[in-house]
Amino acid sequence: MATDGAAVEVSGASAEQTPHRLDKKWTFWFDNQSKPKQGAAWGNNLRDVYTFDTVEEFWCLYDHVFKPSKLPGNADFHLFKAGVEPKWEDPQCANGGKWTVTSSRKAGLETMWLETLMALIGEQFDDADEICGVVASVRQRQDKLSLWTKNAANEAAQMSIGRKWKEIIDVTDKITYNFHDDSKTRTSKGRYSV
Ligand code: MGP
Repeated sequence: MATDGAAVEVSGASAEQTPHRLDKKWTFWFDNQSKPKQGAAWGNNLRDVYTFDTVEEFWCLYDHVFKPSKLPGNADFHLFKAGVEPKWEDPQCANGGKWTVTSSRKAGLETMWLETLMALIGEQFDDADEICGVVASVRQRQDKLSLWTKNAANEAAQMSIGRKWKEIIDVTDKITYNFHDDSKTRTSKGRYSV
């Protein structure tokens, strides 16, 4: 009996200490564009901050750092798959685009950001392979979240991701998908909407 009890205690303790591994590694990034240096190229202040692959690390990072309410104006947080840089120039992003949702309330951005982070690390998207990551941008005009995907031309995949994302963040208003190639030429036309 005593031996059984001890065994239960030991296995209970080890379960508590074993980190909960995620399906893949993710990296949090930070970009502060609030004090741009004259003539500095875009991305000059973009930094990869931490790569993690456990639930415990995620919550620690989220709780202590990666809340949009902690961002100054004109700054961004990113969560991207490890190895993918949040830039149009990254080979995984080069042919991609992004779904964007705007928020006029700080609390709205915070909730949608957390719901999106949990959906990404929890692999809730059917087309998870198509996703590069998500960006939270705090701007004077309007805050926004952008979900970056790989193959902009694959309309079916983008529509499926867009629909699922709206469900996850509980948005009913129309959202729009832009190709990075259009953003480069500052053509703001959305190619898809859902
Ligand atoms: P943006 O992503 O269109 O919107 O970038 P943002 O950052 O919210 O801008 P704002 O005007 O709403 O504040 C705006 C500009 O940043 C682009 O026109 C580019 O000049 C530059 N830029 C943004 N991104 C994501 C990239 C990138 O990945 N690579 C390069 N080279 N420039 C970028």
